[in-house]
Amino acid sequence: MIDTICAIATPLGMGSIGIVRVSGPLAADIATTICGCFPPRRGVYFRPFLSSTGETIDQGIALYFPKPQSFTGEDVLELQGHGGRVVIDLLLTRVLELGARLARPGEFSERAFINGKLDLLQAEAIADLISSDTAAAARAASRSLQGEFSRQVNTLVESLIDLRMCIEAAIDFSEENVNFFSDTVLTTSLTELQVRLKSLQDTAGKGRLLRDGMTVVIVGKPNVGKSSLLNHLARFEAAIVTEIPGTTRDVLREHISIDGIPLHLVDTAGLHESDDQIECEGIRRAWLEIEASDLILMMVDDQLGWTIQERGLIKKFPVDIPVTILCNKIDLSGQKPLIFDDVYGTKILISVKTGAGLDLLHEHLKTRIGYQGGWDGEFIARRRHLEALKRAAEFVALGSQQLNNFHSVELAAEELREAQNSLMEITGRFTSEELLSRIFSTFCIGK
Ligand SMILES: Nc1nc2c(ncn2[C@@H]2O[C@H](COP(=O)(O)OP(=O)(O)OP(=O)(O)O)[C@@H](O)[C@H]2O)c(=O)[nH]1
Ligand SMILES: [Mg+2]
Repeated sequence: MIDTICAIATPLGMGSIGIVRVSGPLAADIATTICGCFPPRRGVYFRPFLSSTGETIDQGIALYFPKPQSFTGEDVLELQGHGGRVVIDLLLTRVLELGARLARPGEFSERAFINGKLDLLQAEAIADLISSDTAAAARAASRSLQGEFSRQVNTLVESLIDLRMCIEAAIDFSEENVNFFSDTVLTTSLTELQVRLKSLQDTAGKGRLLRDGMTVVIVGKPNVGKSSLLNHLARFEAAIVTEIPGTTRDVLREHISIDGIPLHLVDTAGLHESDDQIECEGIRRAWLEIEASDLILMMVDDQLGWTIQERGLIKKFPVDIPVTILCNKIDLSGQKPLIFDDVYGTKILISVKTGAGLDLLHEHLKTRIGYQGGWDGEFIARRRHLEALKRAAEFVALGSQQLNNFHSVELAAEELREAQNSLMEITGRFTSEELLSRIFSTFCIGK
């Protein structure tokens, strides 16, 4: 039996309006008791809200939405009274007395999801819209809420289903020597699917940056100017800078924003061989930061050039994280500011001390974030979505290999089934209970 949940849906504190939200089978009875008579369906009803002794707790508007045309898909009641801490609490207590229980965080959205009112992407978009820090993130969350991201995921799922049907028909009729679909047709369709999946991964990647920002780690040998760069970007003396190598031993973090995109800067201890216990720990932590970053700024001293040690370091970086090489101290090496691509990544010649080339770095960071004339057309995304898209892409690639290299239609079909499940995890069409409760528990109460 489904129970009835309730919560204060407005922020706690003083405000002109405070809302108690109720969802479940008791909503109509609660409305009738508190308002003194049955409220009109989907209508606005101005009434006194009554206590158990018939006293008026407050007066306000009751809105009653019978199922299934409500946010949660259940009977929903909203009592809109005044937004004082005590008065709204009295109203909530009255609703609890009448048999409802307090909702867990995100439980209204969870019920909306279970009753098919929203998919998981849209439910997450509500939480993201509420917590958006920038106008760009709010716009993107709103587009996700309207179903833009879900539509694109669902279109890919449909294509995968079509492909699987073709492949499974080929398996069923293989003994009768009926060749319905040539390998070439299947391969072409798979390639086309991979291109679309990649494009969705790119867009979702940008959406994730809008939500979470980009983590940029500054690394390099001691004394090359890493902390000086952090201070310059953060616009204050966040880190200690000295001419002594090994000044920074801890991980330092500063949060800035570039054109509305949050950037999480991380300054680290200089990477080199050391016997100092504290420095070794700093270096170990620096490597953890490297692995968790979205972009590595590898700084070198331009007077010393690009040495064997640095070439060794860069080889140890995770292959899928982009690296930008900053050749610093050009005021001493006599070089001019410059940006160019070389085999190791983009190189930028700068001087943190004089400011030369820092405009190039700024523009480069914007490009790396994916900022090209604004963010319109994007939707918000989470790491969870990116991981699922990546898994789907890997399964499609495996399926394609099975087909092309081993002509194994059965195994290709199996990989595509896994790819489809990964995609359906994003919208919640294929999701475990445990994942659902993990997602909804991060929402706030009343949502
Ligand atoms: N001439 C010149 N000196 C610089 C420049 N950038 C930094 N320095 C100096 O280089 C020295 C080291 O700078 P830091 O920012 O502490 O270097 P770091 O890479 O953080 O060093 P560790 O924390 O020891 O790894 C300081 O004396 C800075 O003033 C630059 O562009 N030109
Ligand atoms: Mg430092």
